Amino acid sequence: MALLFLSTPEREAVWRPIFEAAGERFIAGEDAVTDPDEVTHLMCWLPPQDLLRYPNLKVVIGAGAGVDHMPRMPEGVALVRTLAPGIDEMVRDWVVMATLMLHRDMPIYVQQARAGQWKGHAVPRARGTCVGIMGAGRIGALAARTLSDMQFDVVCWSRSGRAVAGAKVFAESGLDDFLAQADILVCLLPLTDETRGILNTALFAKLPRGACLVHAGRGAQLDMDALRQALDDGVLSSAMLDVTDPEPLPEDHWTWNDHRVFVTPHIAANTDHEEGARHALAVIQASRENAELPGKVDQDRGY
Ligand code: NDP
Ligand code: OXD
Repeated sequence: MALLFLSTPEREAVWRPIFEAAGERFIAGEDAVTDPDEVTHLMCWLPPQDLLRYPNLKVVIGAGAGVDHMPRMPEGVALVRTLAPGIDEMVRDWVVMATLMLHRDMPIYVQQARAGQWKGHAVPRARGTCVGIMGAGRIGALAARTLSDMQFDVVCWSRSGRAVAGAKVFAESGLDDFLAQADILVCLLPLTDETRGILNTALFAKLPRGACLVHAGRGAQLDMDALRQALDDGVLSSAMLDVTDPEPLPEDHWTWNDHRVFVTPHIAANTDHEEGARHALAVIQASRENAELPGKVDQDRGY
């Protein structure tokens, strides 16, 4: 068994010693492959075109938590996404920051500060404000717990409606009831055929008037024109986006100069290299034991 590693030298500097200490074969770069037959695992952001070059390839490990950019794998090759507590915690932190910034009227205070204006407004409380989280998986459930501990009312929406500590959960068919409660809507959905473009005019219209949007899923889930219209119409009051379509946003994009919108450049999380390496080792170990692969993606479902 060998892992073919296709990533940066910085990541390699962390992964290689961990693999060597674990006694696992580690090959960095396709040029270093002398025997394609020994490659059983591949770690990459995007795989090379010709995966059939590796006849014994069993698993492709995607470098991120999301795998929406990945092609469908050849028959017999599993796709795994990286599971790392650091990713979940960092995105949770970003979501909490964004939620608080919008809840505590930072778009107004930043604008006032630029104008040298000292002016207070009513202070809203977390208690009685409902945060609605779309996507209640690893990250959504973690964010729900933290926001609930901060006394926000938390509701979650997911396909299965699986229970989430600290939150009331709505399954797929409960979307409208979920939206009707969400003063602050947080999107943490994976990008799939079903979720592409889901943040649109029709959806915004089902939120309480003047709701806020926090988006850290994937850019293609949000219709930017619909966002602008919803802000102009007062349907939404503000938004904070970590993901956009395209990325990077062009320099002249309207969001850069709109005080109602904060954009960060897809920095909610990055993968801690050591955690990524430990996850890859766990995947290799699970393959060896024919056990369930941690982070295995259902390629029909798309996440
Ligand atoms: P998980 O797979 O753990 O959770 C996904 C959640 O979305 C589940 O609750 C799932 O429901 C729900 N879901 C998926 N499709 C639908 C649908 N069509 N309708 C309703 N619910 C749906 O993923 P993570 O929490 O680990 O990550 C979520 C996403 O966050 C990633 O895919 C990525 O796009 C994004 N991300 C962004 C980062 C950033 O830096 N901005 C960093 C890391 C991730 P169920 O379980 O019931 O099927
Ligand atoms: C990821 C991301 O998917 O950074 O890991 O968005």
